[in-house]
Amino acid sequence: MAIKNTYLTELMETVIKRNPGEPEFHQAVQEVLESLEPVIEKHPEYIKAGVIDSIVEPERIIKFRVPWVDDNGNVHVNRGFRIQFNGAIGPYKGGLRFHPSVYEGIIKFLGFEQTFKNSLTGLPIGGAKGGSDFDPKGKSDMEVMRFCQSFMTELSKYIGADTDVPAGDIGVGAREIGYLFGQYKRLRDEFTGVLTGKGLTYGGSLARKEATGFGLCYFTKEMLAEKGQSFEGKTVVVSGSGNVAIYAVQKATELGAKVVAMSDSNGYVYDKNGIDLDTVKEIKEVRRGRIKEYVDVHPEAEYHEGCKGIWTVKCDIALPCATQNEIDGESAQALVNNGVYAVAEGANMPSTPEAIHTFQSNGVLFGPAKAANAGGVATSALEMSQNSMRYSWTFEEVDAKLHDIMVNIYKNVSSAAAEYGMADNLVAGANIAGFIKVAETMKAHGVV
Ligand code: NDP
Ligand code: 2IT
Repeated sequence: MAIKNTYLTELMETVIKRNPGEPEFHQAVQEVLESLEPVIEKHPEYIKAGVIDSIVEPERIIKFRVPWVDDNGNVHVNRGFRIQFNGAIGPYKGGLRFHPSVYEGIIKFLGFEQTFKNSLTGLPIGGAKGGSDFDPKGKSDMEVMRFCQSFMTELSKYIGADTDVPAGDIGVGAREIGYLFGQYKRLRDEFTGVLTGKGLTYGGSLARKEATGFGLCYFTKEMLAEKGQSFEGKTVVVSGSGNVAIYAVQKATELGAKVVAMSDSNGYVYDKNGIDLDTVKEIKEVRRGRIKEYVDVHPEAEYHEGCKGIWTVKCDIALPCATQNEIDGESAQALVNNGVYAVAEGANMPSTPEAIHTFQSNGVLFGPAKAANAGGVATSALEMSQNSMRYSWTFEEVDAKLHDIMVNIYKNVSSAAAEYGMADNLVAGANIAGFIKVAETMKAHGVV
């Protein structure tokens, strides 16, 4: 879909010119600007107030050197980033990604998306993202610790419980958050909720680990219910086998579905009897192993090299939970040919524009990342609330709040789509609903 409005077309050209060589960022902005066409026709005051010009420009980009020493005494130098994208509605909030593919454009697209996602949660959090091109794979715990300490030594200058609160993302889980928190506390001599996804013994929230995957299923459940459908008896494919994927599989299974495939960056497993999640947890959470080891425990399952093949597995519901652009037009067509009914995104921007078009033009229910995976950051905001109160809620209390938040997100996204004449287009609904709260706030704050 092309942008027709002249102002938006020119803005898109400016974004491409100002951010050369960052296709993921261009892709994320293009999608949002397309969705905003009917909004600015109704609200030209947003253009006048400079809101749309500002919303595509990060407030601050922090880029730094991260030197560290490996177990053999060799010095390595990585790059660290924190992009504080938009702080209109609350302290900057968003994860840290450690993956060799990280560069400024990846962090920028993620920070941009986070701004809208965080707005959709209904909680007071601005948008940010950070990370490094460091690859935790194959590193010892001590190497990861030294890297995290070096990373935090620089990052600590820019974050704080009321300023910017990072969390996990790809390659950053409980272990990394622990090392990062320990170094922050040591440098600043303060015990505050400066990070979320913390361990339960030092201020973490119950249900944060499960939140993104559970929230994805709560959102999908709502999207299905609108059409009189449910997870009950459905065949589901979940890509990835990290934090989001594991808890999406757990909740989809609890809701009556059979998950038959999971993957990692090397390949995917297909288990016609339904994935045994205890085995996956043991491989991934305990041993940090590879998904192919699943067939050592379950020889009746199949392992296939290459991660794209997972989209050729026949399913009713697909939940991409690995990484950006993992479903291209061809994979989307394969899913459609196999009769997929619903797709909801656990990862950030896992579907290319061609894939989204293929789903929507074939009547597949499509839940976009900003809305569908917002449960993780929403629960991070609940962790911040608990830290501020120096109190903690039970698992059931947090899970119930998460459930309500996901139901509300679905309702708000769906009604925004309908209000702007695009009923059932949840991509447009999410972009519009996420935008309006931030835009109204930016207008209220003046030119700042
Ligand atoms: P993890 O690091 O726990 O797991 C990532 C999973 O995705 C692994 O199975 C990994 O395989 C696979 N993967 C990563 N990169 C690639 C790649 N380039 N190609 C194929 N597979 C890949 O991360 P999370 O589960 O936390 O994150 C998954 C997605 O969900 C990301 O898009 C993230 O931004 C998004 N997300 C995460 C949230 C959270 O709270 N953690 C919240 C909202 C969204 P391998 O082990 O082989 O690398
Ligand atoms: O993409 C995301 O929303 C996350 N990685 C979670 C961010 C957070 O602050 O919990």
